[in-house]
This record gives sequence, C-alpha cells and structure tokens, in this order.
Amino acid sequence: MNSVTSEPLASVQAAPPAAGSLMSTQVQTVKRFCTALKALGTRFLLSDQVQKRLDEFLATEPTLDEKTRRAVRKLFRGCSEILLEGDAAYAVLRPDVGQKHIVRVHPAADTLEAVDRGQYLQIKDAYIQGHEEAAKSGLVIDFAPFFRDYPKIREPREMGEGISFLNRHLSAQLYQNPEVFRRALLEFLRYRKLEGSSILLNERVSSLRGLTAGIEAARSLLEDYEAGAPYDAIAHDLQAHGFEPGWGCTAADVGDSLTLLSQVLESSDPARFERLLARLPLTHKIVMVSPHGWFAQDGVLGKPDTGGQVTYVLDQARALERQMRAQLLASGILAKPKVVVLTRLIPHAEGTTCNVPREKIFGTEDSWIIRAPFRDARGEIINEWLSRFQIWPFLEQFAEESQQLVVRELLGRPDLLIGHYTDGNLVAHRLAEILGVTHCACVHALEKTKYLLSDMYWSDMEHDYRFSLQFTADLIAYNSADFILSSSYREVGGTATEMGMLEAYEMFSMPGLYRVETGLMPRLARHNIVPPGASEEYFFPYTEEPRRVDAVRRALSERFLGREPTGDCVGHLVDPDLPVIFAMARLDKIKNLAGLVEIYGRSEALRARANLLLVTAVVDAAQSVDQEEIDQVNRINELRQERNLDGHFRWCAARLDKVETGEVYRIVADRRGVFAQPAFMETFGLTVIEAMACGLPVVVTCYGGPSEIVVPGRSGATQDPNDHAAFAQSLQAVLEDAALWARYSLGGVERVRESFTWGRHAERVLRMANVYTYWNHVDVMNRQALDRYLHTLYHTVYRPRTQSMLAGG
Ligand code: UDP
Ligand code: LCN
Repeated sequence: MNSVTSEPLASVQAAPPAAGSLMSTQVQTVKRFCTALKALGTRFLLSDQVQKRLDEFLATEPTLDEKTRRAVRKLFRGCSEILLEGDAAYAVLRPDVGQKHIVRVHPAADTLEAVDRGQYLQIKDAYIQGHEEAAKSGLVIDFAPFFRDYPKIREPREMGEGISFLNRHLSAQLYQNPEVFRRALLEFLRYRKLEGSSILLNERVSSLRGLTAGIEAARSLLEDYEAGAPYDAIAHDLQAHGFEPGWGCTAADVGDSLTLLSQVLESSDPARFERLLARLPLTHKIVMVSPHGWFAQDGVLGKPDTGGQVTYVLDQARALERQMRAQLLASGILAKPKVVVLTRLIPHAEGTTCNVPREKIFGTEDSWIIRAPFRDARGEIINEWLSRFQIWPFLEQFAEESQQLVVRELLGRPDLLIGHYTDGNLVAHRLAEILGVTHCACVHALEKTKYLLSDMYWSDMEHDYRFSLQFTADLIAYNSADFILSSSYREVGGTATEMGMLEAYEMFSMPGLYRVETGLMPRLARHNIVPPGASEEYFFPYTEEPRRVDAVRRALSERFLGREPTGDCVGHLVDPDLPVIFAMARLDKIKNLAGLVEIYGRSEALRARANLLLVTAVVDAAQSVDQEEIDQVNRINELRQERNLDGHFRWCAARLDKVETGEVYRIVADRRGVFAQPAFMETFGLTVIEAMACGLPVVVTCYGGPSEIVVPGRSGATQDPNDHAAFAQSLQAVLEDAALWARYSLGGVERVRESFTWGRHAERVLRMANVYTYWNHVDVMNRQALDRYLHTLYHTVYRPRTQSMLAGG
C-alpha cells in the first residue's frame, strides 16, 4: 500500500487528491468518523448512508472548525461505499466524476493509505464469503491493459464527447507525424467500394505526391464548369485524375470537398478533419440488433421489456435511412440506403406481428424488420416470449442464424452494425467480428445500478435475474464495440454525488465468480452522448389544431376521461372536467407508478385540484405473466383501496398507436394538466420529450435522463420522487399557476425542438461511424489481444453458464 501523509504533499505517489491534501487534524477527524461508524455496528455503507452518518457525526463535533468540516465533507463527497474490516475502514472515494480512489483509514496510522483495487475487492469478497473463501485465487478481469494507448478524456465535463476528443487526437498526429498521417488517410480513401463500384480514389492515385497533384489538376479542371454542373458531366474527367464518385453531386460540391481534403493534408485542424470524414459516403447499409421484448410496430408498447427501446430503434432506423439517402445524394452516389432491424421471432405472438419473419418498417423506402427465432439445444424453435433476464442461452444460435438472414437480405455485408442494449450488443459483437464491420453500441439501460447490490449479492438473485450472465455480457459487448452511444450524461459520468451507470461497471466484484479490477471505462474517447428525438410527425403541440385528428381526440377523451370507465379502464370520475395528472409507463418497479398513486392519494390538495390518469399495458394481474408487472398491479390496487381513490383515479390498459399516444398528451394539455414521470431512476425517458413536444408541462424525477432533458423552471420541474410532499407540491404548482403552466408548455416545445431531434441524432451517428471506422484503420491498440481476451471470457464464463442455465442450474 502507498502511504499518504497527513500534511499536504505533492510528491506522494498515487495519492488521492483530496486525501493527499488533508492536514493532520483533518485526518484525525476522518479517523474519529470511522470509529463512530464502527460503533454503529453496520459494516457496509452505501453513498447515501455515508452522507447521512457523516452529517450525524459532524453534528456531534461542535468544536470542529469550519475548514476541517469542509475538508472532510469534500473528501467523502461522492464516496460510493465504506467497508469496515477489523479496526480499519476502507472508503471508495470519488473526488471528481469518473475518478476512483480507495483509501484505508486505520486508528493506528497517521495517514490515509491508498489501497489498490485488487486488494480492496478481496477484502470486500471476504465480507461476503469469509476470509478463507475470498483468499482462494480466482478469476480477475482487467481490461485496462488493452486500452492503455486509447485516448482518454481527463476533463469530467467532456466525458461522453468521444468524437471531438478523438478528432483532436488524430489531428495532433498530423502535427507530430505528418507523413504517417497523410499516408494513412490516402490508404483509407483508396480501394473503397460501394455496391461493387469504386468510390473516392482509384488506382491512379498511388502516392501522396500523386494525390496532391491530382487535387490540383481536378480543382483547375473544375474551374471550367458551372458551379451547378451535375456530377455526371465531370465524372469522366475526374476519373482521369484519380477521383471516383463520392465527393459531391455538383462541380461546386466536388470542388469544396477537394479543397477540404487539401486543407486537411496541409494543416492539423480537428474540425476540418471531422468535416471531411463526415462528408464521405461510407455507410449505406445498416443492421440494428434488438432481440429482447416484443419488437413490433403496433400494439406492443407497455408490455414487459417493451418500451422506449422499441420506439427508439424504429425511429432511429427511419432517421438513418433518411439521412443516408440525403448524404448519398449530396455525395453524388446513386446507391439506395437500407436498414435492417434484427429481432426475435415469437411464434405465440399474442396478436402482435412478432411471429412475422419479415416486415417493412412504416415510413421507409427499403428498411425492414427481420425476425429469427430462439431455439433450444435440440434446435427446436421456442414458441413463447421470454423475459430479458432469461434469453442468454439463446443468443449464440440467434447470432448464427441471423447472420445468414442479414447477408441474404442485404446481398452482402452491412457497413455498420448498431447493437441495442446488452443482448443486442452481444449479438452485434459476434456479427461484427464475423463480417468485419464497425460496431456501434447503444446502451439504453444498464441493469447494474437498477438493482441494489446486484454485484455483491448476485448469487442470491441469480435465479430471477441472471446477473452473472448479464454483467459478463455487458463487459464483453461494450468493451468490444468501436463506439458507444448514450442518451444522457448520467449514463456515462453520473453526477458529483452519484456514479454514472457505465461507471458502475468500472470496478466491482461478484464473489465466487470474478473480480473486475477494470471493467468499463467511462473516460475512454469511445463514449458519445447522442440523445434521441421525439418523432415530430406524432408529437406536436396541442395548439396545432389543424394537424389533430378530431375523431381520435374525441374517442380518447371519452375512453380515458369520461365519467364512467369503459373497456379496459377502471375507476369512475366524480368530476371528469378537472385537469389531469397523467403518467404512462411500463409496470416496472423502477418506474414508480405506485409511488405516484401514493403521492396523489396522500395529497388532499391534489385530489381536489385534479384527477389522476394512468395508462399502462394491463390493469388486471390475471392478464400478465411477468412477476414484476403483477406485483405492480397488485400494489396499485392496494393503494386504490387504502387511499380511497375511487372518484378521482382513472386507470386504463391500452396499447396505443403513435397517433393516439401523441393525442393523449394533447388532450391532457387541452385540460391544463401535467405529465408526471416519477421513476426511481430513468436512463433517458422518451415519454418526457414526447409530452414536452406536445406542449404538456412535465414534473419529472431528478434521477437520470429526465433531469438533463428538463431545464428546471423553464421547460418543466425536476423533483425527488422519494420526497412525496415535494413531488406533490411541484405538481400542484403547475396545476394552480396558469403563468407557470404556460411557461413550461412553451419552454418544453422549444427545448425539444432545439435539442432532441432524430435528424440531428442520425447526422451525428453517421459522422461517428466514419470517424471510428477511420480510427480502426489507424488504431495502434492491440485489437487482436483484446478479441482473444473477450473470447476467453465468453468461453470460460459466459458460455458454460448459459449451458448450466439450460440444464436447470
Ligand atoms: N409507451 C406506450 N404505452 C405504455 C408505456 C409506454 O406507448 O403503456 C411508450 C411511450 O410513448 C414511449 C415508450 O413507450 O415511446 C417508453 O419509453 P421511455 O423511454 O419513457 O421508457 P422505457 O419503457 O424505455 O423504460
Ligand atoms: C430504456 C430506458 O429505460 C429509457 O430510459 C430510454 O428512454 C429507452 O431505453 C430508450 O433509449
């Protein structure tokens, strides 16, 4: 262990910054705090408990000076856990977003000692398993060596801006080693083919000198043409100088591209370099992989495991097809874009289209959903839907079967693979390897932070959740991807006091399975925050009357807000004309719809002021096979009784299409209602941008994506859903104050238009695909070694566990 002295010391190696600058009185205070913790008898504390105990402790130290208080608070701010072992306390400190330092506090030492990850994880395992078991040597996972040379982002606020960081890094190479850089760019541009035809540069350009001369000659030739001259008119002449299609669709565009190319070759400007790469028509066929849940275009949203990801994938497919078409056209290439979404075929489809092998995606010219079944060990098709926690044994065969389907559908390889969530990315990883294609991973929602202590106590939860497989698949899938898309900063960097969702995979242990000294690294310049959009076709403001369909508006008003419940709705309304507090989500515990019912039920003021409307997939537990859904239905029913909500609460089971979904937000806005999103944690929260786009004010959870979507006070309110009184107060404020309502309504529409559009999303994804494809071309990282390591993990941990799961283990 490295020793950290009690006085400020710049020279101590690996000293955690905050701990390294502690004065001796401050160290004494830290030691007293840890002794006080020991006296409480709890051996393991998580971040919120640490803060609570620290507050209590400091309250018992009235003589402590302000400076020491501040220093001690700063030290423990963001501390993710403390483990007490014998007389010592081990604290995992997080001095800044994305940083982690472990210190040992011991009464006999006058310093805080830095502890390495391996040692700490063994001590943690001993806490769960006992010393003897924990001391046995086991599997240690460490991805750090494979990414030693990969660019890493130091500045916390830049985490998730991988592409700009990478461009700066690449451009710096031009500055440091111009010859190598230029040669790499030349090689990248040569021999490119699209649908069998050459694009960009042909064999006439064989050297840098030849490229520079070719650019000069082509630019002078272009001067003889009108700016708007079509590419066909100049194609022949350009070919003679080594240029194939792909630089532009008119003489002026080609001229601009060649000027840009020449500038990039001359000077190291990251912005120009990114602009050049973004212009290149490298992507025209994309495969997306999203196996779990009920993946279909209608009648599925709200079913178990089926929500935002389905909306996201379909909207992303449409937006990417559109963007690729525009880019191909602009670059003078005639090829047609195509997107294929690979998902699971479910023969017993419960009235959905999940049993249809091939289905066109609405609103596209040539994009398709292709479904492959899951099969058991004998190759028999599995007929029933399976929860996302049970699908692991079937993915290997699914990947094999779908690879053939993809190649047949596309008549070749795709240019880009986009995996969705962990299962989609595990499959995408295998396909990317076989097909040699750039792999983009979309995160959606990582499970680890959703379930408290899911790593430490994984074996107790294994039967229901299979975290040993889920977390191993996370490690394989996200370490293998070429770049990773997140929707919010919260996913990558977290907040000053809470770890990011990816960061939570950086160091952890699953006692008896393995210890992860370095798992996922949020600082790598592979992470990019690219938020999704809300489809403008369906989610437009309630004020845009001519676009609204009157029949749908009337039908939904009667069905959801009429005095008596009809069809799949329960709960009559004493005063159906009151404003409405509206929520719509999957019946997952984490969505906390029961919490909202409780918040509403407890507040006399809210009940007097508004009705509560919930829209979910079911309202009857007998209609569900999903345990979490059943539990939530039962809990909401208990609350209806306990809080005597009849007369105020309408609860509807509905599978809405998108036209109806947009209209529900709008009919609530017509009545000056409010949308509530009370989740305990939300990765992004598509419903929030949908409601805002429709001009419906929102009150949302402060945990996760919604707090980044909403600018508090301008486009809505954020609130802690655990603080029922405060959440109720925020809802009430919007309902009572017409000016506030109007401000949030307008502010929400503006915010979505500015920051959450699919067009911008698609443009950025395609730009990234080019930049990371280029990075793969020049990368010095030892990819082969990483692939072997991933294979080892797959074959020694993942695969055997899927087999034992199939055998009933
Ligand atoms: N949704 C729906 N009906 C429901 C629940 C959800 O149509 O009963 C839709 C909703 O409009 C949104 C998506 O499903 O498009 C939910 O996305 P979000 O990101 O809010 O949550 P997720 O379900 O992905 O956790
Ligand atoms: C999964 C979630 O939990 C949501 O927060 C996201 O909005 C959705 O996926 C789409 O990415």
